[in-house]
Amino acid sequence: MKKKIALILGANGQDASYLAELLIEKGYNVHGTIRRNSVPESQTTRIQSLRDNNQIILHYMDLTDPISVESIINNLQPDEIYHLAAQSHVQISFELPKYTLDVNGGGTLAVLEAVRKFSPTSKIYHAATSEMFGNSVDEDGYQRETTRLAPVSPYGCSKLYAHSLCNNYRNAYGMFITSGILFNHESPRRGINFVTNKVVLEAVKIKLGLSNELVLGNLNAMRDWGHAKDYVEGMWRMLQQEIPDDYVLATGISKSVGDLVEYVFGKLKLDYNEYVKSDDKFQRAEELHFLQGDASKAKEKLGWEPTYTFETMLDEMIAHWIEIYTKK
Ligand code: NAP
Ligand code: F7E
Repeated sequence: MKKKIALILGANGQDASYLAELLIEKGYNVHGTIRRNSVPESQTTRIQSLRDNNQIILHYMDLTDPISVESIINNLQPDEIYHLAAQSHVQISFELPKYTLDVNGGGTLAVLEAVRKFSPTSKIYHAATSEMFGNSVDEDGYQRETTRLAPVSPYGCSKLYAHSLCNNYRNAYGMFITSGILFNHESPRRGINFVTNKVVLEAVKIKLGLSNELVLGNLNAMRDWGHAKDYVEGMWRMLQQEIPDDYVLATGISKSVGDLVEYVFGKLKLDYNEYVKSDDKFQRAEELHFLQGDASKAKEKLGWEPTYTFETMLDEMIAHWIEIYTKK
């Protein structure tokens, strides 16, 4: 039987690396895109073993260059497109608002148009986000597919623009476009400027005598943190449905940044009060205070369940950094 072709946009990102592994395991012919980078030697570390074993074929594509988006989609005619490419850092989006909108908003438009014109039967997964909720919360304390969308960052606004376009193209042209409204998900492969991996990495260095402080911003913000490996399984399940739709993926448990710090330092038998400092440079111009997702729809329709807890996910991240720093 002919292998299905999957195209992952943004193939060297955290989620893409786990998704590529999953799709390879499922027998897909996996293609991915990267953009031009002046440091190619470290650009694809998250997918290095897949490259070494010729399990993924990489192509250059930049979302700000619609020609590159069109050519990859037209040439490949993928069965499934996982659109994960984005400027994904919320705080940086305050510093690069136009670029963030161009990449996440305009770039998504380029993907939708390329599929509409050149590969209309491709199924598209769009990486939407809980940042689109901003500070709206339903009365029962959860956010779900029907919760009002009112983003509080240029990143959130760019994703809402892209999400609205996806709904518009789905309705107007009958295209298969599904948006996953994913809450925060982490792993040892998370960028180290996101709060989970920043805390774990710095705490491990403190434990090993390689650092003596951890400087953070808002310790009161609350997030619903899951593991990226669980969430890419959900992405794949969304594209196996007959009808495109939107789904929340979340654990349903909310913890503060302070809880995160307490758990990680506690696990390493350190008193965080001795090391954690605060600096306004890590505070956001506007903060999203509280996220807690209700993934009932995904559980019911996709049979999706997270397998990691907040604690088992952090334990894996701690073990990862200890191994890196103690390896001979
Ligand atoms: P990530 O690690 O930051 O990966 C983003 C990917 O997009 C990277 O491969 C990056 O390439 C690529 N990219 C950035 N700008 C690009 C451009 N102009 N053209 C083409 N590619 C570009 O993000 P992630 O955590 O895996 O998240 C995957 C997606 O899910 C993103 O769209 C993110 O916004 C969304 N999301 C993430 C979470 C989460 O908690 N992780 C939650 C909800 C939604 P470079 O390495 O070259 O920058
Ligand atoms: O911040 C607070 C910060 O940058 C989490 C992205 O994947 O999830 C992610 O966005 C919280 C915020 O993730 C520091 O103010 C305190 O309240 O790890 P983060 P994020 O902004 O929630 C959503 C769902 C996405 O879609 C995004 O792509 O932690 N915080 N001190 C800090 N955050 C950072 N980065 N660094 C600090 O020093």
